[in-house]
Amino acid sequence: MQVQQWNLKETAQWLKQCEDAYILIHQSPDGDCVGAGYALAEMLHQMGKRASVHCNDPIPKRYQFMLPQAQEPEESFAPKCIIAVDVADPKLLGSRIQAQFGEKVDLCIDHHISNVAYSQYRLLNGAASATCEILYALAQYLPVTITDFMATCLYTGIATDTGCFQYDNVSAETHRTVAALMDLCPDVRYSQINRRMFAVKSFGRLQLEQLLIDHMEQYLGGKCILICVTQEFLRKFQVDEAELEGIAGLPLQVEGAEVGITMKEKESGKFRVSMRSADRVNVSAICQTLGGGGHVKAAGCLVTGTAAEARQKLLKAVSEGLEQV
Ligand SMILES: [Mn+2]
Repeated sequence: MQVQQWNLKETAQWLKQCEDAYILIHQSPDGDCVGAGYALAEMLHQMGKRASVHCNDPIPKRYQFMLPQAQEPEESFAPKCIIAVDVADPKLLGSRIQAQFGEKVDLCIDHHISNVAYSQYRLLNGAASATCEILYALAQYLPVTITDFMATCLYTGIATDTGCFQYDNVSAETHRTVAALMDLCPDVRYSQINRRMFAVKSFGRLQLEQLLIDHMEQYLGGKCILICVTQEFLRKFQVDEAELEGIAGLPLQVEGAEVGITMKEKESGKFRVSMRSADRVNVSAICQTLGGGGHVKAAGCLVTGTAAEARQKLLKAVSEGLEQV
């Protein structure tokens, strides 16, 4: 599809005239898409418009504090325009939402450099740390006031997509954005957002982490650390998928580790793999050799076979990747 690239001003012009918006976010929702979705809905509400957020999956408990107090019932109005936020590819909408709206997206607001052109209009800024960072910039062109609710959403999106301001995607603009939010909305308890997003874990999740640390494997002279989350482990502590967020960062806590591998057992014979790089290794390239991909420092792939076979494939690819550095 021929996509029209828009800047903030052009996007704002369009939003001012749009009516009855459905805002789509990606499946397995994260802090950024939830924050961006509900902050944008609130902006449109302030402008006197109807807007509702739609997701293929339920919003996980940990992000439910970003849901507005009074929520519109999902199907209370038919959409006249469709906006996707933080969705790099219509496939990521999830099957139900993709089938309904995948080919009807008018505007896409995103920060993924890998964004495939699937919308009519696109506001894309690959330098932004989060879609929420773009939305704050966009708000400067809209007749809206940033409320505590919006600041909570936008801050959470930025904090979560930057790993609490740790990753390479953090720029001076990122800090200026959160500084502005703190100036505008000083009553929001930003430190509590960080505590809730990064420090607090369920009892089961911590017990799982303990087990994973007990079984942590060290390879390639300590440069590669591997953990394997089996179905048995998940059942043992009654931990669901949403609670696994951030687990892929665990192997890289080990000093000297260059590559962290997290294998998650799906049905038997299949492992979803998350690979993380501490600094110089390009894990996107490594995962591409196994049919996957992603970012330079955070990528993934699917590996089949027994756990032992999967390990072997992964370690071979990583050892070749380490030689490239
Ligand atoms: Mn994002």
